Amino acid sequence: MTRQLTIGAAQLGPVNRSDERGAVVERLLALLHQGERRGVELVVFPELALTTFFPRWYVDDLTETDHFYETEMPNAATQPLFDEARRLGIGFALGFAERTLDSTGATTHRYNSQILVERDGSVVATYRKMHIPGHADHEPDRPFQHAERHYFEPGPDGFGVWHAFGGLVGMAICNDRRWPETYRVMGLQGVEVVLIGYTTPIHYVPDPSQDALAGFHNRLVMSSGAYQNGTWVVGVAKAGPEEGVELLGQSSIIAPSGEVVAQTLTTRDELITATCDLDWCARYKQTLFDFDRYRLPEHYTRITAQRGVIEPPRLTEPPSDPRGQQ
Ligand code: CDV
Repeated sequence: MTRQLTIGAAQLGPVNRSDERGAVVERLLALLHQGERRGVELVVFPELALTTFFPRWYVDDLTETDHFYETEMPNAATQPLFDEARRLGIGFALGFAERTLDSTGATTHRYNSQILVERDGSVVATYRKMHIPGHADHEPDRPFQHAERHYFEPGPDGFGVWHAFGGLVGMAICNDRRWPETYRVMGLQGVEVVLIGYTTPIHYVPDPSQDALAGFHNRLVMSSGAYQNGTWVVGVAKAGPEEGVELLGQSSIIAPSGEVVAQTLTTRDELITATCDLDWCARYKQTLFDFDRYRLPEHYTRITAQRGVIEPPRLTEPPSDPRGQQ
């Protein structure tokens, strides 16, 4: 008997600024019910699923955006999702903006978070995004902001892996998926399924030459992470034209071989599913990527000892430029 887990990647189309939480939760419930009809045991929703991607606007006073954050989970708006998922025996992962409070009700932290809930309704973990992209200050020359570094601080907990859904489950959020360290830290904990919500504008303002490659890069990073760590990866987008910004879809479920086994065809609310054989991971973890046998951590110390690039010293003076010798 192999360990099979049927997973649904529940892509969302745009969520506009004026959309009430209740209306969004209705859409999540519709996707959950589709999942039930297809035998899904775990549904994965996108990053910041309950609201529009508000870091595209800059406000000086963060408190003006407090309404975009959840201060408890579940809460009145999301309780119907928690209740229905438990009634159906389906687990889920849900991205949301989180604002933590002290005993007086004052805000202590703002995180970009993703909660994982088991089939019996118990909370497995909350992951808080660590690789926060974009900028912290207002950049008025941009067509839209990506001010995540203004709205969120990096999560304090690292990349955990949890015993859940009959296997070993990890989480990451959007920009985390571009960094090999994300997957490897989870790979070193034996991860078998990585759940990733994302919101990726197709127009990359700092270098528009990357726009045409947005889908390629999305697949490249998630397939590499899957293959190099022998794990399933489930990447789920908020897609389509949200408040005038076109967001990448291409939500996908990727096998430990790096092959995409399911991918969305639209940029709307759409559920794709795959029955994932968790024992397939061992084929990679025990052969090419047998970490214990083949890794050389003594040669990887730079990865944790330094952040940016340090070029090696030059051993000889560079040859003089002949054009300079008049
Ligand atoms: N929400 C994100 O983290 N978005 C980023 C930016 C850089 C486009 C991403 O990596 O997709």
